[in-house]
Formats: sequence, structure tokens, C-alpha cells
Amino acid sequence: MNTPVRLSAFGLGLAALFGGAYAVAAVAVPDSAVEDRLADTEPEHDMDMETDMEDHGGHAADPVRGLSIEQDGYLMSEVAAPAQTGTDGVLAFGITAPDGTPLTEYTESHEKQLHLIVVRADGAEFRHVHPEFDGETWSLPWSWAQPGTYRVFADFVPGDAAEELDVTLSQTVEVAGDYAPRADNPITRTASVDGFEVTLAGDLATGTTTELTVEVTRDGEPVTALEPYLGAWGHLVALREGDLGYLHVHPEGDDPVPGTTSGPAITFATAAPTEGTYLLYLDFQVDGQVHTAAFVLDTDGTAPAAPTESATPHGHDGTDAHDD
Ligand SMILES: [Cu+2]
Repeated sequence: MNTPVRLSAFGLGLAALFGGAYAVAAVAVPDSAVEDRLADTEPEHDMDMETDMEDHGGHAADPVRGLSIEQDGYLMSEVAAPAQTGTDGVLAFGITAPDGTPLTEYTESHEKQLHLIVVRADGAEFRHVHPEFDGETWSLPWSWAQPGTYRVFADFVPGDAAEELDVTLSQTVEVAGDYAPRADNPITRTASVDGFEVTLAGDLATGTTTELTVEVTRDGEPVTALEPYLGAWGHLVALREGDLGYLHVHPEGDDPVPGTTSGPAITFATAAPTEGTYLLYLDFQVDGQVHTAAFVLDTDGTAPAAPTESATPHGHDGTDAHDD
């Protein structure tokens, strides 16, 4: 869809990963705007994001998490899992608290104490599941359908923290076997899953919160039988291509009343932390079954498509900062 534009934006995305968001901003926008953004974003590190968005007119990115086995002193142990495909086994890991002892208290979030996201590095495989806790170890029955390099994310709210803290830890797991990694993730706004067609409207952007709306149809008819799943009409996980930085995207509007249904649309709001391509995975529930639809967006969906030197990753002006 946006392929010619996307190639240059992908270059920008890589710059963002290694050079930081501000270097990209310097390429894409006038200096005065960069200064405005720096002034806006400097103090937001420890601020509550909702408050921050109100204070700054939406100039806030959701924080990127899940890039490390450690966050705020919480540490994920090695993940045990079958070493190859076709073997039934168990996936298991532990989490230690900042004092080094096993973390035993968790605060429920979206109806679960811990959310486990498992994604292959190329985005081609995705699972969102909920392991059991035995007081020390989180585990669930596990087998791998495809070989490859996987990232395992544990998303939870520690129950021992003084104030509510969203923690996402991740770890890499290798699954032996021959595989051909997906070479590219082209922009994808429609997904067919289990007889449903899901379309995604809206664009991702940096520096501002935008709305993404998914619409579910079946046999060409709008689906109005969406059921609450984990306390929401849908759950959207966004992973940044390149480092699989993790964004949990929150649905707009009130939480659903149990027993009611909705549809065909669900709206989410988020801001991209950097330019780049994002892999999005939507979980939704119909007739008691959870389905996952996968999409790919990039931030240049909202950027001016003018092929000027300011939009070129290796342009002559303003790119010295990261052009090493
Ligand atoms: Cu979950």
C-alpha cells in the first residue's frame, strides 16, 4: 500500500532505534519544532501518562518496555521450554523481586496476575496466554509450532511495589530447526482470522496520540457480538520492528459490562515512541473463543509523503548527528 514511502521511513526507523527519537525529529521537522518537542518531553520520564497527555495536549508516547530481563529491580529467570518443535513440554520461568527473593505478590491487571506474550522475532508467530503460578514458578503446557528465535514477554504489576508499576520483562528463546524468517512486514490493514475479517483504520504517529479503530465483520456482515475479554472489548499489543519494543495499547471508552456485547468497532489510542514499523496483534472474543488478528503499520502513514531532502535518511542537511 505505502511501499515506496515506507522504504525511506524504515531507514528512519533504524536511525531511531540507535540514535534516539530526537535525532529523527531533527531530520523530519524544523528546528523550532524540535525545541518545542524537547521542552515538552524532557520532564515526562516519571510522570503518569494520562496526566501527561492532558497537560501537553497529547504530546506523549506510551513508554517502551520489554527490552530487558530486568526492570525496576524485577528480574526474569531463564525461560525453560522445549528445545525444538513437535515436543510437548512446559514453558516455565520465575521472577525475583528487587530484594532477590521470588516475587510472590502480583496485582491483577486485565483480570490476570501475569500476561505472557510470545512472539517470533520476525513477527510471524504470536501467542498471548496466561500461565499458572505455584508460588515460585510461572508455567503452562507448551509446544512450538515453528522453529526460530522467540521473545517471551512477561507483563505484570508487582504486588509488593509502593505504587502501581507496570513491568514488562522479556527474554530470548531459541527453537531449533530450519526456518525461513519472514523477510519483510508489509503494511497490513486487513486480517482474515477464523472466518472473521478485521480491518484497521487510523495511523500511528510520533509525538501525538492517535486513534486506531478495528472493525470486525463475518461474511460481509458487521459483528456486533464481540464479548468482553479480560475486562476489555479487545486487547492490542504493538511491537516495534527491529527491537520488539513492547507497547500495550489501551482501548478507549468505558470497560465493558460483563454479559454485554459490542461491535463491530473497537477504538484504541496510542502514540508511537519513535518513527518506524510496528507489528500489531489484536485479541478479541466472539462466542467464547479468542481470536488474534495481526496488522502492520508504520509511522509515515501520517507523515507528509513529499520526497524532499528532509525526508531522506541520508540527506545532506541536519543528519550529521546520527550519520556515522
Ligand atoms: Cu493477557
